[in-house]
Amino acid sequence: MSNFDTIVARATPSGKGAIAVVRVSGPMAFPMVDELLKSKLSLKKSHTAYLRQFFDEQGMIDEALALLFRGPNSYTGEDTIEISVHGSDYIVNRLIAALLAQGCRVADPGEFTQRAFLNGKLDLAQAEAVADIIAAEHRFAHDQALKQLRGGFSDDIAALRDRLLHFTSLIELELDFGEEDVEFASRDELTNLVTNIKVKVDALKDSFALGNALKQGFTLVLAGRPNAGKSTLFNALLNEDKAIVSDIAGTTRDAIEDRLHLEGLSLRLIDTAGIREATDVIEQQGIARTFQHIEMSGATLYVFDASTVTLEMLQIDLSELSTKTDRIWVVANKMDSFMGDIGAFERVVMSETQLPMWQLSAKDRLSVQQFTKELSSRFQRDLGILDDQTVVTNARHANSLLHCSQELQHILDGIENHLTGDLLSFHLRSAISALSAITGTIDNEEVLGNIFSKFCIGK
Ligand SMILES: Nc1nc2c(ncn2[C@@H]2O[C@H](COP(=O)(O)OP(=O)(O)O)[C@@H](O)[C@H]2O)c(=O)[nH]1
Ligand SMILES: [Mg+2]
Repeated sequence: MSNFDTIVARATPSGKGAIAVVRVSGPMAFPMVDELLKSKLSLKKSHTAYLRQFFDEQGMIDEALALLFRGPNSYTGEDTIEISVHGSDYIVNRLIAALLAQGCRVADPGEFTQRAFLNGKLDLAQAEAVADIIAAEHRFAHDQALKQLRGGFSDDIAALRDRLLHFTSLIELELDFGEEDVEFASRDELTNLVTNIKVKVDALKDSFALGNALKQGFTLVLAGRPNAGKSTLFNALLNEDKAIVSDIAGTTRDAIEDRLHLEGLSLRLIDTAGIREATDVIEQQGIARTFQHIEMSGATLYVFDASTVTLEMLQIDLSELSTKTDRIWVVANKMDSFMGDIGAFERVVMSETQLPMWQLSAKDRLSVQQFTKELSSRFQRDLGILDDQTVVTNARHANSLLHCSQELQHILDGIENHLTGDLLSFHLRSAISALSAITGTIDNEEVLGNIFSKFCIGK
């Protein structure tokens, strides 16, 4: 049991509701709540709900349901009671005041989860996932947070760390033998291992660019020449008439945006002014802003009017765009009025973007529906969102992974330059502690523990 004080906080948002939950946790949680009741709850069976009347000096506060969790089998690891009262701010405030009068303290933000971490109920990455899962607004963010909360990410990290620990133990064993010049840890094996682990660490580290973008909301920008049908497609994707559609070129002068919900993902979809030689100052500004959006986008959806654009125009646009962004997805629009050879366009798009282009008619609902599905699967494929893949969504983790990767590189360079065992071990330990920082595990004792558990040298 911890020797913390006892904390109280409202666990549900403020305002009127069917119920509101007040959470009390700490060594004095049971006796303090008992003081507000006419009976002793603290003697009762754990993990059970009790309907009770709660009193303060002025009289009855509410009749409410108290959920009892005896530590260590609780979220925080401490004795905890969750009291579900009628959802009124007045009742909640009066109940909390009564508990404060008993000597409780108002919990700091995240303090229940912090205690769960300090009491070993969650590791750091899991504790961080608690905030993420609450914040998640679409399936991707939710899936990643859930995986992290359930320890999947921590397990991945632990597996990498354990393999490094094993080698550190061997190298440090060599150091113990000092002048005897033994080599327990094969340098070839170490090179293989570290190379292998570095690939995994780098993949995780690199996934942050995507993880962060998706967590913050991935931006998909519609770009192309005036009259290509961008605004028509924008409206069709969102299923509403938000952008003005007109056959007067240059109608959309400022960018407009809305949320687009694809299967499992929520994106910012931005409709922009067309890219071309501007005819007036306002349009010029619109075009400049279009390029800013493209530069900051997760992906740019380049739309062209297949019935009027020439192969040369397409090529010019794509090569200009590719100086602004890495991810260009091309849509050939107005296929309903296209007559020529679409294969020639496909070849240009393939050679410029290395991706197939879509053909559609933004005016046709079925065509757009089909496109939405394909867009969704291109996201999954191109961005590497595979169901079982871990994507790092937390900047602190990405930073630790970067640090770890650098240390691993030092080891690889070190082996090549015949670095001494103690220096290799230094970098190994740094790499391990970078990984450990993610889950909040202390590594030094582990290195020792690992040595003692695996080798009985009797020294
Ligand atoms: N035939 C045909 N016309 C379209 C299609 N999509 C858009 N248009 C027309 O093309 C014109 C320009 O469309 P708009 O969405 O304003 O283009 P933007 O300038 O790229 O935003 C409008 O008259 C639209 O009705 C399509 O798939 N087929
Ligand atoms: Mg427009």
